[in-house]
Amino acid sequence: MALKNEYLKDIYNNLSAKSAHEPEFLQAILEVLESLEPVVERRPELEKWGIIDRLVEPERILQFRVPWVDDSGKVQVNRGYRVEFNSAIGPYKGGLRLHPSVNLSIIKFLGFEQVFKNSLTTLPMGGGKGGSDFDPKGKSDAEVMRFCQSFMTELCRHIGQFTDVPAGDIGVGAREIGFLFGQYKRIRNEFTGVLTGKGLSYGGSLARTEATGYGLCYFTEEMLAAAGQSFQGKRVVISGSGNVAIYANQKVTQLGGKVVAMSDSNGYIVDEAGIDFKVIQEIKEVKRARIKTYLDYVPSAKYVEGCKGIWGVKCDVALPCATQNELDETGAKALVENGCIAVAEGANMPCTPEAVTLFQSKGVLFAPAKAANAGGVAVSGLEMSQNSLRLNWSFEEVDQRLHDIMVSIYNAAAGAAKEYGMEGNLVAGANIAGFLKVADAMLAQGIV
Ligand code: NDP
Ligand code: 2IT
Repeated sequence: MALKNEYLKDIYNNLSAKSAHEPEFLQAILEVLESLEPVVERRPELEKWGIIDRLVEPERILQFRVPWVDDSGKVQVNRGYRVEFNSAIGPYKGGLRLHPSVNLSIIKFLGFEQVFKNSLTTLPMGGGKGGSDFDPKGKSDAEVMRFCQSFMTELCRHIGQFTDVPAGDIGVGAREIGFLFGQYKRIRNEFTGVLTGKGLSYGGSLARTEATGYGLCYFTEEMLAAAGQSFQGKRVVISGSGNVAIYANQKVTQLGGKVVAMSDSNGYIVDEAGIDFKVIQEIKEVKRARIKTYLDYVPSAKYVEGCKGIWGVKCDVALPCATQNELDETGAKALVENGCIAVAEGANMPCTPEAVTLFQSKGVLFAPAKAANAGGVAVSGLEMSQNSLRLNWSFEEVDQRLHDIMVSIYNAAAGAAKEYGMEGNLVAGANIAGFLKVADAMLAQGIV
């Protein structure tokens, strides 16, 4: 542990004793505490008012049974979660993840990160996250619907447009949000903006589907521009082939880059001609098939079994867009050796701490998730605004606001890093800039 400040060290030691079995949560906490050292030293009132002690403790954790009946008539039981982490600057906001790996540690790390990310968007949203260990892969639409209905039957008591507004994450897209919304409306008998990522026919926002991937590219564009670079002519590797990865591919291509590799949890494809966005969209959004079927459309492409090897594909820019800790030191070394100049996190915490340290020590431009992937939740915030206004903005208007927000996040992170003597360190800058607004709101609201 590299912490020097006694107050922060005590908090971390205490938490690691209490949450020893929550490695992802502790990983996310440690990175933030390291960034906050200079802030805590400059502002003694943060310790006096127990701001960090309170910040690392979720306001509320809900865990519940999710029983449902599969197509063969058998009863299945999953575990559901919602972690309402911090509501200092707005209602809890953050996605729902459906993946067999989901546990409390993962939901707590995601909820914690969401607090800072949402603050960076400049919109009034607190932080939360939820999900279940349900695996949507291989399930019929009817099974997914029954699961979603059962999940919402419990969740609907705890959420609301002014309380907690969930959205999608891994395994939760338009289909799942539709089923969840339908069940909320049926039980509560109210049509409100209680979820974001809704379909366009029932209150969704244009550009929400594209927002995380587009936002990631807008942020990366700013980071590259500050170093006199751009996407033009760059080779780009994107891991994953879900919502974030697909629209990152589209925007990279529009900005003049070439996406040469993408993956799913089984393996990766390499297409030297540039991976066709429309083909990936068809495979993943329409057919829900594996990425290796790309070869049926583009026989000249190559498929490699196993997803980790993707970081050995030569590139200038790497965009990890699959899941936490998918890019470790070995992957980072391969990228550096191949001359990669920039890494921007589309997924949440995809790079291990060792990988981040290596990038920073080798002068690779590095954009942390809290800042770089905030475009998704930013447009969720804009969806909430449109629902409140009972108006819909055009695609161009939402996209322009998204672009402006990503530029402002870059400036806030770069500015805070400079102000606290860590120029160029966007990890520290994003953590500090996100933290300051939340801390000021907590100070103003007393000990709650
Ligand atoms: P999707 O479910 O649409 O896609 C997830 C992709 O990541 C799939 O290609 C999946 O492969 C791969 N993947 C998931 N888990 C693993 C794993 N354990 N090992 C290897 N590959 C894996 O999710 P999203 O695109 O929405 O989310 C991707 C990341 O971006 C997540 O970290 C999420 O938290 C983050 N994020 C998402 C936002 C959003 O708006 N959707 C906003 C901000 C961040 P396979 O199909 O084989 O499982
Ligand atoms: O990690 C994330 O920021 C998301 N999954 C999106 C959350 C949201 O509320 O749109």
